[in-house]
Amino acid sequence: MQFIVRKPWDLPESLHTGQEVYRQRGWHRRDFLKVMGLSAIGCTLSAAGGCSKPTDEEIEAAGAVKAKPEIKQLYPAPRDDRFEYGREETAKRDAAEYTNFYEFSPDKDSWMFVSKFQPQPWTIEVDGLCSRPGKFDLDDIHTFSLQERAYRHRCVETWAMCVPWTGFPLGELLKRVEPQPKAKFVQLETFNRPAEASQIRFRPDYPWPYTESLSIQEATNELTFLATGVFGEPLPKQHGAPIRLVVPWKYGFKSIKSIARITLTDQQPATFWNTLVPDEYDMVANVDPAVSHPRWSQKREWMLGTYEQFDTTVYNGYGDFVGKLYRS
Ligand SMILES: Nc1nc2c(c(=O)[nH]1)N[C@H]1C(S)=C(S)[C@@H](COP(=O)(O)O)O[C@H]1N2
Ligand SMILES: [Mo]
Repeated sequence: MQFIVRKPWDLPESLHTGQEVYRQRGWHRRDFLKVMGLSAIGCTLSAAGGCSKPTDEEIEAAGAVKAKPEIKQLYPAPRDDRFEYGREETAKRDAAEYTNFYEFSPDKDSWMFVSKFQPQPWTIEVDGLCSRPGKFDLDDIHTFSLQERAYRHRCVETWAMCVPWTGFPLGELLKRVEPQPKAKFVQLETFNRPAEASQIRFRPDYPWPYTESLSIQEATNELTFLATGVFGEPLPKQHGAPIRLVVPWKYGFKSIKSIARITLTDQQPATFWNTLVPDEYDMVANVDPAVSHPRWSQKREWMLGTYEQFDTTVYNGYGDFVGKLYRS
């Protein structure tokens, strides 16, 4: 069963993510009525708005976070020129308009639903198997040297983008807390604020907060990046303000947004998507054209904004950096 309000700027059906899978769990009458109600409101609003495509300014204003001057002056950061997309850069508005952030929306349009989200002030708690656990305040990011990296991003739904992230390696943060030798995994956790994120209220059956995990070797690989900015500015809300993970050789769901806690453990931690749909979202989730997802062949991918198509490459093209992690 599928109820999608088709906006005129929507993708063709063939490219659309089937939303039914996200609704298949716990789908009942209350959800049905809610969707019907929202569709009615959506139709009225889009009729009133003349069905126009949102402007760059509307998208920018909706996601903007007002940065303090001492933070703003860190941008843009010097580019690490080891990294190149090998493709055209995605337009900023195309990346900001089409996002996955289930705390706010299951429909890629999270920029429209982030207004209540308060990513400032913000701290990340780092705990577990480390000698110097503690709280890390986002106002102190200047103590890391920020750099810009041009990375490819690949969602398991087959859309892809090329964007420049600003940030620093996750390994740099982990070094500061001094992981103990028995730490084998890193768990990352998003905020859990139902008052600010409506889907946390509407989907009590989902395993909030959103969580992800990496092995300690993956977490400390030089590619694994904590991004605080994109396109030379602090992150807008829908991209995961004020700090999110970027693991470019893995499917996008591993790149957890708006991180509130990082825990070092000796057991493989459960994750949001793997708990919800284990046969579709595995733990390792390395980009691999040879392994199909149950609903999407992974042989090809398409770019946000241009719909240009490419063959998928193993490890999303980052095999030189990470192939060694998976050779036995
Ligand atoms: N907290 C949180 N992080 C998340 C998600 C989410 O729903 N919640 N979606 C993931 C998915 S599926 C993808 S593809 C990327 C998308 O990043 P972008 O929306 O900034 O392009 O974020 C990932 N991080
Ligand atoms: Mo994704």
